[in-house]
Amino acid sequence: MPEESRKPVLYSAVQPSGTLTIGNYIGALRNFKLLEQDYDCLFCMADLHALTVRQEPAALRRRTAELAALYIACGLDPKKNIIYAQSHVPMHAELAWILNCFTYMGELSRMTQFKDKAAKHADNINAGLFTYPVLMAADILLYQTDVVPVGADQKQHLEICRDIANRFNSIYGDVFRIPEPYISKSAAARIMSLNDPSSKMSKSGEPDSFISVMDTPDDIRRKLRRAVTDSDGEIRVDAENKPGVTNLITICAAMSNRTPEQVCQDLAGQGYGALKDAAAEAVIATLAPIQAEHKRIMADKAYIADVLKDGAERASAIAFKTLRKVYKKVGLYQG
Ligand code: ATP
Ligand code: LTN
Repeated sequence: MPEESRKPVLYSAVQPSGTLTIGNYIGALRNFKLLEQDYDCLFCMADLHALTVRQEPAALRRRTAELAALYIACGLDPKKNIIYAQSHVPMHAELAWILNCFTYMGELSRMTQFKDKAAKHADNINAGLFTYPVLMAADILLYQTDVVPVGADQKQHLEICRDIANRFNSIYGDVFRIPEPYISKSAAARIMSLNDPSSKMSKSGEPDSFISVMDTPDDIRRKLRRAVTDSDGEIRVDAENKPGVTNLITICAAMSNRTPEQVCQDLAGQGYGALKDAAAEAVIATLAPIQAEHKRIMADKAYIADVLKDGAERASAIAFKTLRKVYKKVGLYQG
């Protein structure tokens, strides 16, 4: 394809480290569909990244297929987009090694996610957890990516990716395109844990701290009813003093395509019970069609395998070009 007619490249990935939560959906997946038209998109299952914490092998395999099905259930067309598993494209690990040699221990030790995960998994602070951002940089840079839609929590990783790419380019010339973060308004809204609204909702958190995109309506109602609020009784946005209530308003707004202010207006004068019910109904209604589609796709294992094989082939063709250029630039003998 001639360079001028190239659409900008969008790259994103999610770890198949658990069943996705509504935080992942609001912060990542639902925005992808809106971007499909304007970009050449790659959506990756970051299974190598998932290995930075212990995984049960059978569960990791199953979740990788489930995540692919979920991407498709959220409306992403695997013909238009490249949907693939990170481990199927060996150039990710290869480029990560090279980039490791252009990344400083000091910058990696400043990463908030590393500090958080090291505290959470004190018995397994492995080197992969430490160099996680380098593999992520390799993911992005292999495809000459223009934009990376990520939740606010991943901004720091994107900054280090840009730093590594700039460092490399300043030595070897223009090898990597410098990616920009794409943080949409709704992704900027971090969805917080239901039982501890001071920490983010995470698929590897306590079972009642998150709503999974696969939860039944009963589960959703139960979890939201138990969500931590406060004793002041007023439905209003105040992230600092009312993090639990603010989080419920955010969820309700995001899942019913309203602004937080509209939700507050619509519920004016009512109690937290009404807010929780409204949030539950909005979540249930949004997830129902996705769950039905996901079930249908999951029943066709051969289709999922085909999508991933095709995705890996198309991704490899692009990744190979970048990696060859890098190998040549750094002086690896190419014959
Ligand atoms: P883990 O619990 O395994 O660390 P996670 O739930 O934090 O995982 P990731 O796989 O790290 O999720 O992230 C996938 C995408 O979802 C990223 O774009 C991330 O920014 C976004 N995301 C994750 N959690 C939230 C959240 N609570 N609110 C908004 N966006 C989120
Ligand atoms: N660390 C990311 C997942 C991820 C990613 C990427 C996101 C791995 N590689 C490349 C964007 C681009 C996360 O969301 N936790």
